[in-house]
Amino acid sequence: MLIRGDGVHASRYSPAPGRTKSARFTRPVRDSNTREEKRNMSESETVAKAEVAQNVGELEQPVAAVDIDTAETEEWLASLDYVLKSKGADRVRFLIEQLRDRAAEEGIQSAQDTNTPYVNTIPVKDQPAFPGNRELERRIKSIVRWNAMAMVVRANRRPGGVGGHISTFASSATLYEIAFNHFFKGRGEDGYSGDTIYFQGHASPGMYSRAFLEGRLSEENLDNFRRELAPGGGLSSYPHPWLMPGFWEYPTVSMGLGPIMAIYQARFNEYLNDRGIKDTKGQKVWAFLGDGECDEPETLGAIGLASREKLDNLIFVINCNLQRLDGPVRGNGKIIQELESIFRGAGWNVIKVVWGDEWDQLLAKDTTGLLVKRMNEVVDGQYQKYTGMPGSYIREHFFGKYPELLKLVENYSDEKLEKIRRGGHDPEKVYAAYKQATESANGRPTVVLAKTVKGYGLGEAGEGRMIAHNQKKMNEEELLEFRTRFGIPISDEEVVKAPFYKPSANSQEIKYMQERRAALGGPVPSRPTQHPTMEVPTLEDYRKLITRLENKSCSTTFAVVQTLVALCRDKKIGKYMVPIVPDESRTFGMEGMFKQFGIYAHAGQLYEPVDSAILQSYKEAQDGQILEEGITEAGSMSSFNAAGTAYSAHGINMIPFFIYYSMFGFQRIGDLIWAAADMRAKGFLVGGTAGRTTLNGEGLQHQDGHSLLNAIAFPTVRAYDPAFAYEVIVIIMEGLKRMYQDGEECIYYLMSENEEYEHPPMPAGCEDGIIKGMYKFRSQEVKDAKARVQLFGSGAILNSVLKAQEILAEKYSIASDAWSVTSYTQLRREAGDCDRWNMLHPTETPRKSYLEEQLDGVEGPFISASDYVRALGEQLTPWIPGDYYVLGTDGMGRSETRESLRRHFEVDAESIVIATLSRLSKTGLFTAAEVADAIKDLGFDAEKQNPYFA
Ligand SMILES: Cc1ncc(C[n+]2csc(CCOP(=O)(O)OP(=O)(O)O)c2C)c(N)n1
Ligand SMILES: [Mg+2]
Repeated sequence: MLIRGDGVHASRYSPAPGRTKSARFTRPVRDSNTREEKRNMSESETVAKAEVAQNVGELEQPVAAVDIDTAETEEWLASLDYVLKSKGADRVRFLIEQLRDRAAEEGIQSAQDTNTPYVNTIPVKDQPAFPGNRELERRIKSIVRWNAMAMVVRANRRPGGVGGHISTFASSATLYEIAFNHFFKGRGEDGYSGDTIYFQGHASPGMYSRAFLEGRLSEENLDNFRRELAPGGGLSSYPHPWLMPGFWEYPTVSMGLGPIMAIYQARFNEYLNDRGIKDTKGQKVWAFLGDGECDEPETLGAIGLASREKLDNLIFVINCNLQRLDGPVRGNGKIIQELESIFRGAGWNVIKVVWGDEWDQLLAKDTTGLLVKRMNEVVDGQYQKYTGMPGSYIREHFFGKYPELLKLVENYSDEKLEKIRRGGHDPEKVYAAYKQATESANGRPTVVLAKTVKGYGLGEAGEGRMIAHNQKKMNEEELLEFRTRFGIPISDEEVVKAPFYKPSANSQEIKYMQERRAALGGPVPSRPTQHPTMEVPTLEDYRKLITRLENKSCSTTFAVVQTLVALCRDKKIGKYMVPIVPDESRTFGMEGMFKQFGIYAHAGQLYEPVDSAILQSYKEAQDGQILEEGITEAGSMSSFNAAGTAYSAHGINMIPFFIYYSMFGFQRIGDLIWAAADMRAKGFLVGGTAGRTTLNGEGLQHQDGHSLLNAIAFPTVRAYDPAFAYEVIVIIMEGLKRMYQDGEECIYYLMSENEEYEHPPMPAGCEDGIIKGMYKFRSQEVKDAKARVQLFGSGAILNSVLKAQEILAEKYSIASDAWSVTSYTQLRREAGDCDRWNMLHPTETPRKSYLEEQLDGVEGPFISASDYVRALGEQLTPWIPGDYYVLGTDGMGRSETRESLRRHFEVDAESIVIATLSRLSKTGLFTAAEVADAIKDLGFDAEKQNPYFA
């Protein structure tokens, strides 16, 4: 890599006076060995060499080609300089591409290098004038820093120390303040025109601190940071819209979720625009994240989509403080260079903000290229070491490597050397980066890689230290130092109490902040708490569909898709439906929707699809409605979250309908569903090919028998396991009404299965039961019955129950009632809520839950069977008025037929019969011998292994 053309040299186009030709045009002399030499070295020599390199904290540079003809090199470079000067950068780019292509024709491959030198991307000459008041902004930032720090320190002084982070915001204060004063767009007059901002989660103290100065939070709020149950209300640890619905919009602190959600949010904004639903052109999506966070697969996993979809409305700001929690992000390498290469390779604009302006003068003075070489060769672990070391150390170890560099700083005092800043702490550099990022309209997303110091300003207390991340307390001396460094007008006596500081409402600082925010469209973050609702179709409107599916042999998935198609065509809400699918349309029989509704593609369709002649061809369109995400459940869920919060972000009730392999939902992307609950997303999740035994053949990694168990823990998720087409339709219509007409902030989760069987007509009056969780589906009467039992079934396993009813009647003279239990979890929630109320109101008339009402006076035994783990049915145990036994599919799945799987997991009709007889034997209605005979008669192997262990 040539150490020039980095744009920071003032004398870019002509050799600077005093610069020798060979110094300018020869690649820097390498002091590491060439590959050839290395090969000849003994192993111990190599190790020793590596150790030396490591000791001085240097990056091993790739071996450079030897310049065998410096005069020729000079000619080429002089030509390039000439073209640049006379015809500009585009022409230079063109010629370089020509050269590269010509070389490739001859089979000469140059090394793919997606890195630029370790200097700022924006040259000084292109840096715009700073439009703000530097001094005032610095004072505001200092006060924001102080209060953020005080908030955490005060919280941790109280007994029961509740934690909190100081160091992250300390490193990113400039990155935020510049955005707050000059870039973040507020919601504006209509309340929905602002930027979408994903704040780095544990930088939240900084956001609270600013909101306090803006008058949006009180001192009491700040004092109750992380004390949310305190009188007067507290502040949530991190961005949680669930807990602070009028403030936060997007949860981010689970690392990696912010960035992936931001990408799909940016894409969704384009979707709204392309479909003509809302003009989102003026709205940017920002994601602030940590450099350590980039190791999460979700952070970088979808960056290709952002460039493919030309999302120039998206800006990532990565706070490269070189540290994560335990230590350096890349001690032996350079995270900024690594990320540059990754993002550049993925087609993003990359803006590096590495050095503050003090370095500009040094770089301009350096005629040898050695300073950039030195910047390139030092590794992050070493840069971290320089932080907090005296200037004399920096002089000796950084500049001291080359005598020329020592000379460069001979007039700099140690103190001055200690104070030269990194780019992320230089407001003008950050401003220049954001300006370019927000104004770029080249169809590429932009990432700003800002180099900062973790714990900046905390001095001895943690600046750049490994422990910085966990720094929560500061002693008196450290507080005094912080106060003095940032010029906070608090007396020595007061400082020790770490009081909050707010200048008067008439002060220049407060006025400036408010003026800036007013000019930019109001405060951020902010979330409205009143939301638009809309009229949705009623169940009556969909009776016809119910009738159409009556007595038809099909799967519940078919019923789901039929309903989805009807809803997409619906006059009232069709336009707002957002079908989302991760490459499983054909699995679910949705391919007919492609042509009808189109697959969203910003570019439209640039090819003639191979199957264009058929009705169900693959049709991509700019106004396509379906989000066909490809194989990414995480991406699909991020789209769900964007669509599911469009009501609060954009003021439009979009209706996401995400259908996927149920095994790859709660288990695989549970954290994104948790985020959906936090951000109050609304919509339908449909777990297709559900049921451990109903999905036959696919085996252990596909057969979901536990997503309903996971769903129990998600308070906003209402989970259902419907057996029949009409149940599916009733649940979906209810979900629509509750979420979009009544405005409830929740998610409906439906299991949908692929087994085909006949769907009966809808029994009269069962709607309420379907929604609440159970209704009696069929009674099997027997003349002179020996006993009567209650059987619960769900989903496809209701069929096992119905068959068991027949066997029980025919072979054992037992009458029974079969209940379709559509939601164990909804039943349990309501029953639990009644119990709790009754416990706390002992003198009042007790409330009775729906479950208790249904089973009032009904005698057991009660037998339940589902295609999910037993714990699902066992949730009801406290409220069942008699003996209760639950069958389920605990254990690892396997490839088999449905019949064999159901016997294996003991949820087939015969297993239900055996369980029933066994429970009846406990009451003396059957003898043990009769049960043993039945086990034999029914062909059940009593010695077969327990499926739980199989
Ligand atoms: C998924 C996940 N894993 C672990 C954590 C715990 N955690 C909180 S902050 C942090 C370090 C973050 O480092 P970085 O991303 O570099 O941010 P910085 O604080 O340095 O800006 C970790 C591991 C988390 N919040 N989320
Ligand atoms: Mg970090």
